[in-house]
Amino acid sequence: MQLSQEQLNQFNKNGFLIIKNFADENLCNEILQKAKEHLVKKLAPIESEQEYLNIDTDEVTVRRLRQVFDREEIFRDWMTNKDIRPILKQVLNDTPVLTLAHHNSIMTKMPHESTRTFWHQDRRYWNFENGDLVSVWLALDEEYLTNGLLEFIPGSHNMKFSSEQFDNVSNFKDDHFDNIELIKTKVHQNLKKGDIVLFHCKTLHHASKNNTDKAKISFVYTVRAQSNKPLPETRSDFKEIVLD
Ligand SMILES: O=C(O)CCC(=O)C(=O)O
Repeated sequence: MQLSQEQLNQFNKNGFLIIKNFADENLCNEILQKAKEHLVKKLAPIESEQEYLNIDTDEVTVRRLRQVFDREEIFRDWMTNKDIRPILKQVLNDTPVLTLAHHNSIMTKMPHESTRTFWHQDRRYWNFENGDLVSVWLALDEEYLTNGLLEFIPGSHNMKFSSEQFDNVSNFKDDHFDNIELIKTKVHQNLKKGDIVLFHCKTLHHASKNNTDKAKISFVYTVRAQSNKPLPETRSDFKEIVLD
């Protein structure tokens, strides 16, 4: 499958693109089933809400299953699936390389216990030569504002910001004078099982907590342009797979 010129223009202009009904329903159900098995057992490596909030407690609410590539064949198959490669090649204008250092995850929003994810650009903790990185988000079930749907600021991947617009953990401040107007331009579109979202590593996005009674579980991985190398001896300099 290839993107139309209009879809490619949309991605380049907005910094994200939703492709409806990309993944087969059965595949999503199988991934979801496996993800739930790992979530119930809280199998490491994980990121927890408590760790994210810096709370010292024995309680663990899983926020992210990390390093999912090594966990299950079905996860690997999704991350290396051949149908998406021509699309990734188009948006990166280069051969995609799967980077397993970041966003190699099943992302969850647990009912009521999950927290808001503040506005941010994903590249904040990543170390590459430039910003040619795109993430692939797969909705494994319905996603909407009340259960923590992602919202984006169109065009933010091409904007220049000052360091004052970010806090000390690189969240884009909600209350900075210049940010307030920009945040008003945020957009969202509800997702259904099998929809994917491609988003640039500099596109500002956030997500609210899950106020429903059902967990929201999604899959996210990242690819870089082959020409955009990880900086040596940083955490981005990790196992990779060329998707040619
Ligand atoms: O679902 C969320 O809370 C945010 C996820 C996110 O921002 C990301 O994976 O980059």
